[in-house]
Amino acid sequence: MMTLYGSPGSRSTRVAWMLEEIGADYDYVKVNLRRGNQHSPVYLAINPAGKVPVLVDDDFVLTESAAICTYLGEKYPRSGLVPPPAEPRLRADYLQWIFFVMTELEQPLWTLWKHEAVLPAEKRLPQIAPTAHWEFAAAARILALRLARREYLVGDGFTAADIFAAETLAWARKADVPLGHGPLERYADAVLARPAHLRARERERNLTPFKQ
Ligand SMILES: N[C@@H](CCC(=O)N[C@@H](CS)C(=O)NCC(=O)O)C(=O)O
Repeated sequence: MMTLYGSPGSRSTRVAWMLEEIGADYDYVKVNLRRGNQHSPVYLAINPAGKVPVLVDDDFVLTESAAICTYLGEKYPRSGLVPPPAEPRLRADYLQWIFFVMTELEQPLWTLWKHEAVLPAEKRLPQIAPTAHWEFAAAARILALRLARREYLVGDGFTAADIFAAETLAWARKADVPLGHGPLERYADAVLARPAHLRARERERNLTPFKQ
């Protein structure tokens, strides 16, 4: 059985959502970030970066949420959640959008959050906020253009790229950062209402505690 190490409402939710879409059997271990579980020697032996998510599949350990979800899509090809190498253009489109979300859309939100609450107080720069809002708005505009006449980001169906985009938009809403475009609001509402996402959120209410 696979084990996901994560924390509710963090980037591990994407992986839980992916696992729920696939219908895979998995254990979900709660790494309590507030209590510093991620810095314990036991956890650092799993992920020296001290971050979540981590997926352990037998003796294979994988970090980075986009790599994990792409791996899962390829391990379960019948899920159709990651376009196969046999369809290089569709696959390239998938990679384009997942990289876009991670590097353009998520980054300014993460910058905002880091400088508001995550970094040590002496490293925070409150004056960075307007630039981060401006960068997010620029990326959101591109996403809205893509979604103006499409239900999903890639091809004709739902893929892991939609998990990343919708989770990031949910993150923006949580941080009171306006999405700023009707198509994005509608897309986020529709994709976040998928049963697998709701199951992942439900699952996060009752996780296996991490043993240090
Ligand atoms: N690029 C990584 C980012 C992982 C990451 O920064 N995770 C955060 C939670 S969302 C974390 O573990 N933070 C704990 C810490 O830095 O102490 C991914 O997408 O998996």
